[in-house]
Amino acid sequence: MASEKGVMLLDFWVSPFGQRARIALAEKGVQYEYKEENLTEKSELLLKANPVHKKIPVLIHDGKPVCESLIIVEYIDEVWSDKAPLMPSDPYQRAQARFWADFIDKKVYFILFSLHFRPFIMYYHAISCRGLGAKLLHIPCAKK
Ligand SMILES: N[C@@H](CCC(=O)N[C@@H](CS)C(=O)NCC(=O)O)C(=O)O
Repeated sequence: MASEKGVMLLDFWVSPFGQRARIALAEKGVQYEYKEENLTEKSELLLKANPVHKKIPVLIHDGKPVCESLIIVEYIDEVWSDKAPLMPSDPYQRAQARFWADFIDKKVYFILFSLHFRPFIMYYHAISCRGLGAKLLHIPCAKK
């Protein structure tokens, strides 16, 4: 059994990327400390743990940060490999799983953001002109 010592997740409750990490940890039954981030005022810990993208989720395991939700899910699967495998054992099926995860990242999430989360994004824009909302407002809205 892999060590669960010092497992922390930097996250934001509504994030679909954070949900990936939370689901993987739940499937494996890993106990962890959840730390909610304020994305308009990111913590020093987040900026230090993910200096390249400065985004959640970040899994910190024994002091070592792992960034990017799909990489986090694969890391969790490899470290806690003794139960609930998250990926198929067949290499071709693993390639298919990675293809669809990548498709969801590139095609699905941002369409959902633009269609359904626009009021939420505008709220963010209202409270932080240089933060998440400002960036996401550039995503074009579907014409009705
Ligand atoms: N590709 C990243 C995307 C993560 C992401 O976009 N996180 C958003 C919240 S849902 C974030 O931290 N945004 C803060 C920012 O853009 O400043 C992943 O899969 O982890």
